[in-house]
Amino acid sequence: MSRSIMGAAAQLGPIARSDPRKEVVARLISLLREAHGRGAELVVFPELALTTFFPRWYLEDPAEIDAFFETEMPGPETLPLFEEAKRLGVGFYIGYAELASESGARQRFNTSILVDRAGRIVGKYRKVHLPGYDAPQPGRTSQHLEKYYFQPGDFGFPVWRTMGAVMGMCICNDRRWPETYRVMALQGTEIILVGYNTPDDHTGDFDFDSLTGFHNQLSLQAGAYQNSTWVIATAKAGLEEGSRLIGNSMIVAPSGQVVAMATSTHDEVVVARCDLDLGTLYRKTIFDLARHREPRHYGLIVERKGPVSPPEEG
Ligand code: CDT
Repeated sequence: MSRSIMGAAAQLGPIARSDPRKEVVARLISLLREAHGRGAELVVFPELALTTFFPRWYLEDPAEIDAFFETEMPGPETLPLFEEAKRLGVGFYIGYAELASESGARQRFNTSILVDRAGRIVGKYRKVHLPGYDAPQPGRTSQHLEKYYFQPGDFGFPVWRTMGAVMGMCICNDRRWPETYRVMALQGTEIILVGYNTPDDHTGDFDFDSLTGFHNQLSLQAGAYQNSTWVIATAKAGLEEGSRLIGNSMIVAPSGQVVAMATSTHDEVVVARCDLDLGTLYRKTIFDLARHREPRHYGLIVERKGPVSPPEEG
């Protein structure tokens, strides 16, 4: 009997800094209901889905910064989303800024959670690949300060067997790194869930901005195909606080084919049935990792962080 799961990417249009959490959660619930009405069993929301993408600003006041972070999940404002998902029997992924207080230390992470159809949090992931800088860059119209606001994730790339599949999570910039997918593929992942906020109008060192949409799609398709996995990738899109975020939320099959894609930069749901046996086909043939990989030649990937070129000629 074939195994499948009906997946949805629930794209968000822009969120203003002044938008109250309550209003944002109402939008998430409305997307959840639409996805459920279209048969979805698993809904993927974007990265930092409860607030505007605040790493574009350099903020120094701790109270101002704290306002973007969640100290508990669910909290009073996010609980209605959990309750509605449980009532509908729909699982979901959502990204948010996490202020953790573990072993007495306050730590900030760019986090996502996986919630099953009974409304239980079954997985938590903290973004590993933080793009941008840890201090404001002079001369830039828009900053990208994730290294200032967040610490790199400390969980690695775990996967979870839940809702009839093996699932992994990553967040935005992680999707550009082959290691992200491969570490999950080596744990048998069948679906990778990813939320993103990707601007295409950064000035300064991003003169490849015209290719931003292409690079998004290239990364997702390559990651899916080379690792025999479904990828459900969801954007926060549109003109947000003066910054233009790409949309193109999409569902990619293990063949690398895009099977559904958003067409707007607003709140929008796309759905697709994810046939898990399609991944099995690739895993047993061209990408039978246990048969074809040669790890003894891959040592540099974990030993070396950046490139070291051979000495100059002559
Ligand atoms: N949120 C996030 O990770 N965005 C990055 C932007 C890169 S430009 C600094 C991304 O990889 O899409």
